[in-house]
Amino acid sequence: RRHRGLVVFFTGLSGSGKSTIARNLADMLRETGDRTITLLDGDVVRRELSAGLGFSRADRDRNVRRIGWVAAEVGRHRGMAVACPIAPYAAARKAARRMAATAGAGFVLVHVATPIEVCEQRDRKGLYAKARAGQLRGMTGVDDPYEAPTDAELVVDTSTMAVDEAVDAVYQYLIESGWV
Ligand code: GGZ
Repeated sequence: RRHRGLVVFFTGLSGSGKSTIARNLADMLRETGDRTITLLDGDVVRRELSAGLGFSRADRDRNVRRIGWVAAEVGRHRGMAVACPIAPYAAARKAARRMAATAGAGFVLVHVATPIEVCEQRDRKGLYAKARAGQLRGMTGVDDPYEAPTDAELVVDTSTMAVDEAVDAVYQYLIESGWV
């Protein structure tokens, strides 16, 4: 039978672990399934699809809508898209959900709800330190908003679970809800 397309959309703070989870989930889906997986990785998207955009609300909304649109197109053609922007604004996330629905694809929102303290402790790129020092303006969670979703299908947290457990939780959800 022909499957419906699916968009798995991760949202969470910088350093929450969403890219790692998304990448590992995409690998797992490729290994276990027979469907094509399109990973819309944050870094690649910002370099290619959203080159030139910054981090104002307008630019973040544009970025997230573009990701949502591409993901929905993948879903329209019955593929699976995995995306992992911060996506701090509820309205833009809802737009992504709506575009998937219009394309006839499923949409699973996964909130990677790792607390800011933990993200900040990791600070892989030193962005939080810069933001605290006043050298970077508009850092999500520091002096820029993150609207925590109230409509997530699933919540994971890499401060209380290992990355592999988080990946398994998402994969398990996809099995239970009949997507894989
Ligand atoms: C948040 C920022 C910022 C500001 C640069 N706020 O941890 P990273 O480095 O690799 O991931 C973050 C990435 C966020 O890009 P997104 O496209 O996911 O954001 S959005 O959905 O809001 O469009 C971070 C880096 O870019 N970064 N400046 N001010 N993150």
